[in-house]
Amino acid sequence: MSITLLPGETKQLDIVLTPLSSTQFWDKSFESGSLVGWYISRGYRIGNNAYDPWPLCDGQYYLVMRLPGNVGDAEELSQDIDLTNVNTIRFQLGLGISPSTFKVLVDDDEVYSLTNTTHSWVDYPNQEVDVASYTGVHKVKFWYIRLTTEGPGSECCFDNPTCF
Ligand SMILES: [Ca+2]
Repeated sequence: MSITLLPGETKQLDIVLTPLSSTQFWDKSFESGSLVGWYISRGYRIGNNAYDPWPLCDGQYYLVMRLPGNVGDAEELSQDIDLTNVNTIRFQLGLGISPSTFKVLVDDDEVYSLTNTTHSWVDYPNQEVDVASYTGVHKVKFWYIRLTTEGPGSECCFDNPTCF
């Protein structure tokens, strides 16, 4: 927009700033190292593939969520996404080393759930969630839930949620 003022003339502008409605997750590969654009409910760390290699890492960094405590402890990672014309959300996931569940919700609808019942680390490449029935902006939530008090804390590695 361009406005030309004559000498001595003034104009008042009202500017409305509207957040971009994204059809992709902001900082989806966590390469900023700071969770720009994300909401997260608990502590986290950014894994560095150079020092703490994770085979499913996209780029150099990935998100690590850790739950040290009680059964049912949960962490939420979320972002508002315009799901119009999005059919699938694909992401990289690793779960361990105590039993835990990873869920994806669109608003309050559970659209994906995966549980590692073992006390071993398991990688789950290219996980896909069908979101074709949604249009408009929705809160997409990634939930990580601890299922035991046994053993060390439950930990989850997550990277590159991408809309197709
Ligand atoms: Ca990454």
